[in-house]
Amino acid sequence: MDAMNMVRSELGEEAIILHTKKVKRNKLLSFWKKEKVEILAALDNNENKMLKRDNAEKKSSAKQSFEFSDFMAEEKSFTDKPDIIVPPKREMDNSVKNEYSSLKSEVSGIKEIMNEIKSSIEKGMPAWGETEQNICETEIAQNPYIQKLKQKGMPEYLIKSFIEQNEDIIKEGRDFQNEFKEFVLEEFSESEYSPSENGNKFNIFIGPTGVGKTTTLAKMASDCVLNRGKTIGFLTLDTYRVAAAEQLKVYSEILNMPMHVAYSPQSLKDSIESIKEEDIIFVDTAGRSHKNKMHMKELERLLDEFENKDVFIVVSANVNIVDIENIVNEFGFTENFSIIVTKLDETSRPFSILEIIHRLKIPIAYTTFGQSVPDDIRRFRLDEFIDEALRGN
Ligand SMILES: Nc1nc2c(ncn2[C@@H]2O[C@H](COP(=O)(O)OP(=O)(O)OP(=O)(O)O)[C@@H](O)[C@H]2O)c(=O)[nH]1
Ligand SMILES: [Mg+2]
Repeated sequence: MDAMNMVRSELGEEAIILHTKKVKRNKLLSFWKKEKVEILAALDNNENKMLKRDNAEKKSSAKQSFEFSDFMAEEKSFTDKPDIIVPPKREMDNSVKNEYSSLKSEVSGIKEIMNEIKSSIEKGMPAWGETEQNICETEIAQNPYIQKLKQKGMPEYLIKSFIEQNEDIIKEGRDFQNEFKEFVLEEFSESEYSPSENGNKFNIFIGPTGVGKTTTLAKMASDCVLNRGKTIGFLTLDTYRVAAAEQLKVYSEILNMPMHVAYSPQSLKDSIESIKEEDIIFVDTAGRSHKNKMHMKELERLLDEFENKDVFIVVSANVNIVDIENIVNEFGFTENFSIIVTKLDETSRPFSILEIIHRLKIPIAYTTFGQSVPDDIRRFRLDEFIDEALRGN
């Protein structure tokens, strides 16, 4: 059979030869064997795709007899166009129909809104939903003092209502620090932290890793001993981090006050028993990720062992408010907790912590502003905080 016949018998009458080539053999072998020819053939018509495929299958069964079909099988991907599979038409079922029509109405709703925006822009009117210019972007908000409040992280809603209430003073260009202070104090009038009447026995510090729990605890414990003449005990539940207990031990030795490490729920009971005579017990815990549900549960169980407790959730000022909100929500499984904000010295936006009070409706008990024990801690008082935050650039 000549080559063309072989191609036709393989691919049918429509087949055409695209390319032929003599195959070079190893010289020694070529001496013994016949000359070999590679032929590249194809069908030039789309309708015959199935035929082509069938033939490709046939080819494999005819592999032994026709050497050129091997070549075609290898070259198929170059010569074939991609097979297009058209699914058979089906009726849409009801759920698809519903989804389709709700999508359709959603799209037409979006179209309407877009048209509204387009026409209001063309008419030079405020866009849809925007009845007036945001006051924080008006000329009055360019006042350097307002700009300073913004830079220091003052929440926009507070700036807005301050401007609305004090437009005249701001326009006059007066220094309105006092008016601003009054305004904030009024906004947050019920935000002061009030410690329990006679003070609770246990002060427990919980929070994420590395926020300053142990350092803050040491600052507060030192104040109790050095300035208020109290006896204290340290108790750490942090057996998780290497050297965690040693860190607390240093403070217990400096202050000459007892310290216990609780390695298990049972030893926790024993530890509590052995320091119950002290006026106040400072309880340190291991820093935990608030996203780890198992650790949160474990901590909750441990805290249940304590009665008469003040719990402090320690958060760092250099973390954004959304994360702080998540942290407080996850750690806030306990009743009667308050917040300590650490590392105020590391943020350029101190006013953003007002968001904690505003969004979470939880008082801030203390702030810390440096690594130095016992000095760098202060009870949070809003008026002092405002003065401090406004100082400097
Ligand atoms: N700049 C600054 N650093 C602080 C402050 N408070 C604590 N630190 C530092 O933060 C680091 C971590 O403090 P720790 O007290 O060990 O933090 P922790 O929350 O107990 O850490 P873990 O127990 O590992 O979760 C230390 O280097 C502290 O000196 C603060 O107010 N300002
Ligand atoms: Mg610690």
